[in-house]
Amino acid sequence: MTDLKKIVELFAIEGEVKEIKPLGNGLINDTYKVVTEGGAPDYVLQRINNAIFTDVDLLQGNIEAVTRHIRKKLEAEGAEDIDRKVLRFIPLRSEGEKVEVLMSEKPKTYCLEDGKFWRVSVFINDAYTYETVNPEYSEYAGEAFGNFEAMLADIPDTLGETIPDFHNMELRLRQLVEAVREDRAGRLHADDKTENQELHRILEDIDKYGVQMCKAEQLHREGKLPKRICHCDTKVNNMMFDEDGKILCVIDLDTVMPSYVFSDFGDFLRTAANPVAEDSPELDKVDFDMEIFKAFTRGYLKGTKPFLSPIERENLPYAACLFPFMQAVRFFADYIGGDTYYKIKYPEHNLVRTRNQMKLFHSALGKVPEMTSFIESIR
Ligand code: GN1
Ligand code: MG
Repeated sequence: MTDLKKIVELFAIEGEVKEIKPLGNGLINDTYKVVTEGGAPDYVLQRINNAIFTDVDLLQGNIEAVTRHIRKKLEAEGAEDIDRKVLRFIPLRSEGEKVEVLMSEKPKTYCLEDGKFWRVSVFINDAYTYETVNPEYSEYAGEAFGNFEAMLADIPDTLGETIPDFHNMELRLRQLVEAVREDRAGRLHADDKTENQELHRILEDIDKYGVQMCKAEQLHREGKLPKRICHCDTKVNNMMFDEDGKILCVIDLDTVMPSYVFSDFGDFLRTAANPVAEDSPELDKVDFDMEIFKAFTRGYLKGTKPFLSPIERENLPYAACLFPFMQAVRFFADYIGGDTYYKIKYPEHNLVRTRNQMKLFHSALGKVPEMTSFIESIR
């Protein structure tokens, strides 16, 4: 067992640690709340999953650059309560076991202990995350994610891709093909014929839409679609609201990197416009919610007004379809590959997630004309 208290104390936190308990439900990192004695702030301790984020130095460098830039902007506009509007990472105490400091003399905000990477940030009090949102909150969220991208449009630092080609649909399809070729878990050739048939049906369905869903890569190659700094994990639960339902800040910054704006637009709707969770087996309830779409889009177009190009704007309905599709491909590749990436709670979990996301994809696809005319209607 890792001594979590010992790790927290490597960081320059205030106060004495009283209790450390699990927090949230991310699928990748392990997260804990660090409760301190008396008036000191509480903290969030996270173990960075370096099997997935292999370059932790680059990752934490990105996060520091992003939070520094946003903090500066908030200060310049005279915002109040800045520590609740942007995350603050705690540097290591000088006596902590330091990771090699590569280029800068700035204190590092992560450490390597017993082969694991850790970081600590200030816990934001009286802030809430939600697994579902109503149209009103979606509009705030759209504006907030749009603002987030707008604020980062002039960041002076060059950010790296923390997971190279993270949202590259062509790569995700190649990974699925590879998983199918290897069939490591033997699932495609299992004795259960009904399951085999279903898996092959899913593969055919994915195959049918593959080329169409790689439009972003195509546009990029043609020089028509830029990469911008995006959040790349805009799930509903990666946004903090205050007690009045106003957005405080965007969290979970590991995937902030250059990508197409479709990432942030599409991934939010993938979670928010689905009335049930991404792993719900109740497929009849999976349906792309146009009210959420409209509200979020209204907010997003407001937030991104300073920079969004006509090509980006007109392809937002494509983005709304792309993300459930890409997520289905990723869950399915993990299922076929033997569940090595996403945390699962039972053996079929990734298959249940795949079915759910394919259903959502088809629902969104059927609503593209309605999405397009909505976007045209707000000028
Ligand atoms: C992962 O860790 P979490 O739950 O915020 C994943 C996202 C997926 C999501 C699906 C680095 O995010 O890309 O959309 O699960 N993050 C990474 O729930 O792969
Ligand atoms: Mg998360």
